[in-house]
Amino acid sequence: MRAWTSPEVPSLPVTGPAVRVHDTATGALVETRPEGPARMYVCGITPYDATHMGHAATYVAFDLLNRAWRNAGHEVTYVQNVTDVDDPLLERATRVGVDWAELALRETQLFRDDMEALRVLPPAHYVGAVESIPLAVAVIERLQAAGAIYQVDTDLYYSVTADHAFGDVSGWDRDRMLEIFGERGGDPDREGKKDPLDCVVWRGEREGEPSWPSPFGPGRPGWHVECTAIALEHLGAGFDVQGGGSDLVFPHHEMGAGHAQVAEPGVSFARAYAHAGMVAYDGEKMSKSKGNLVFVSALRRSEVDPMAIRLVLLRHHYRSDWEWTDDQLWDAVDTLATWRRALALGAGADSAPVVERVLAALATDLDAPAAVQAVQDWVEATLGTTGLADTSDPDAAATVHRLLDAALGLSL
Ligand code: 5CA
Ligand code: ZN
Repeated sequence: MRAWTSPEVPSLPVTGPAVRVHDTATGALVETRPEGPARMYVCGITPYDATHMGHAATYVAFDLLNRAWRNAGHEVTYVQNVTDVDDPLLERATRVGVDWAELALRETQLFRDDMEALRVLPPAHYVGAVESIPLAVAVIERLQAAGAIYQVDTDLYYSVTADHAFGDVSGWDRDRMLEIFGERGGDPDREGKKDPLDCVVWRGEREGEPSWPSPFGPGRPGWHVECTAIALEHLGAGFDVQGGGSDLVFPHHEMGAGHAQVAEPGVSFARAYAHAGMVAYDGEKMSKSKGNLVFVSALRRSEVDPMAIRLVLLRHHYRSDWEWTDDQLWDAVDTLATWRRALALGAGADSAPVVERVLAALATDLDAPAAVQAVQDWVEATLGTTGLADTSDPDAAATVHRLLDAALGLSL
């Protein structure tokens, strides 16, 4: 499907350092070493409700990675999916009495508009689950050929034991896996399964649900295999970073990696697995199922500057869990007003150090709070509020303007 319109990204006077990110699988910071274009897959939305701040935080986090790579001189091939058929979408459509496909189209369009407003760079391939069903079928056939598939009624299951590296993405023990699996779409208690952790790869047709023909009978693909199939098709195995929120570590990214590693033995699915923290609101993880949501589109409708929303997100390290409060938004509005005052001066404090600090911070596990602090220091020096006023750089504002845009996605 169509992605969204890309903002212009200015070029910078210097090249940024090599980019390191935290890898969930090893628990360490790893240096990314793209061969050819950097390849990134980020799990996209299930489009049954509008983009909330948790989604926005996750996509802005990986946008920083995209930008850090570009600023380090790499091209980037970015792929994102849309889970445009899945249980929660079908349930919501039934509940509100709209056609599931129309609901998905509408919410996906709203997401595109939100991403454009937040200046998130679009993926090169924005791919729907429905349009990828043939890809998922092909992966399931490869899993079958590898002996990793068995049938329960009209459903096909994947044996987690088929991948000797099962558990390596999350690093979780079995008890924890069992506890969380059921909460996140799994069915540990289903009779006929060989292992409670085995996951569905093909869900046979159910009455009242959409289905598609396949060699396994009519039905639809499971959630995990959808992302595996799209990533293998558009990036190939061994791509640089698999991304998403930390709620996807297990089972989604664990299963997705397993499917790929059984379908294509000998290659790790991704070289690193990066996860954004969870954004909470009213004391709980912001989620469509709980309904404790702050929508990007609702704020946009009330004339809030999308750059202020983006600044709130940048002020939290992407890996931390944090809670959205309206105070932070108004604080960001005030901060941007101050930054704009400094930028309006034209000349300002020397821009070379702020360029270096911002690029270094972002290349070190996307440390946006440190980058924001570096900008704040330049603004204060330029406005003279720290007493260190140094207006030695006649083009400082133009440089910082470009830096904010290229590295942080803030167009002021
Ligand atoms: N369609 C699947 C991924 S294939 C899905 O998880 N969709 S979603 O709409 O539920 O979430 C979209 C993205 O936002 C995922 O990467 C998810 O990890 C992330 N996300 C969801 N809720 C939050 C939250 N409260 N805070 C941060 N990120 C979140
Ligand atoms: Zn996914």
